[in-house]
Amino acid sequence: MNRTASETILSEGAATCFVMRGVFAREAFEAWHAHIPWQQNAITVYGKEHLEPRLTAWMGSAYAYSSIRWPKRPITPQVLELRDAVQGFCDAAPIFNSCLFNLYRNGVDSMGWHRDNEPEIDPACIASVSFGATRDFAIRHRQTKEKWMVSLGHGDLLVMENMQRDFDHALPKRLKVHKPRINLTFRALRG
Ligand SMILES: O=C(O)CCC(=O)C(=O)O
Repeated sequence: MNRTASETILSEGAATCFVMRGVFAREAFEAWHAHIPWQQNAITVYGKEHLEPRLTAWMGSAYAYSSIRWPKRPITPQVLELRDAVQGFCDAAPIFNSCLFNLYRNGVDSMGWHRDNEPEIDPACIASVSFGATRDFAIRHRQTKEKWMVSLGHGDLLVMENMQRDFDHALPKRLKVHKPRINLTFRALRG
């Protein structure tokens, strides 16, 4: 793969994170917004139920994280087409057979620190595409607490390789952002 146009965010041992700017900028935010069957899930934290501060959807194998259980759902041809293009930028990656969709309605919506380290996820590579408003994406080393911040704009591709053991990531609130953002996170689920 030609990474000349990629921006390395971090590279520590086998863990690498890079961004390719605007590679999917021709895609229309509105078309993706309309295509995805959004829902707002409730999650249980310390025994108390909260609505997630974003909308989500899922396509692919059955998947569970926190208190959320996604049943197996077919991947639409539109998502498969985007997946194939993403796969072309991730040469060593396993085949992405699943996609988690996140819709941040404005800068109040967010995602807290977490890892995508469920046993069924292949940690070698997770790749995500962003559409709509620009938002900061934060990465933090779990031991040293060193932090990286990268701004993700419309059409940007973010690739995380071997990051899920030692690094957490998050999408912090940004109260000055009033427009929505969609993120499609492609994953390879085993089994
Ligand atoms: O919206 C983003 O860029 C972050 C998404 C994310 O962290 C996830 O789906 O696990």
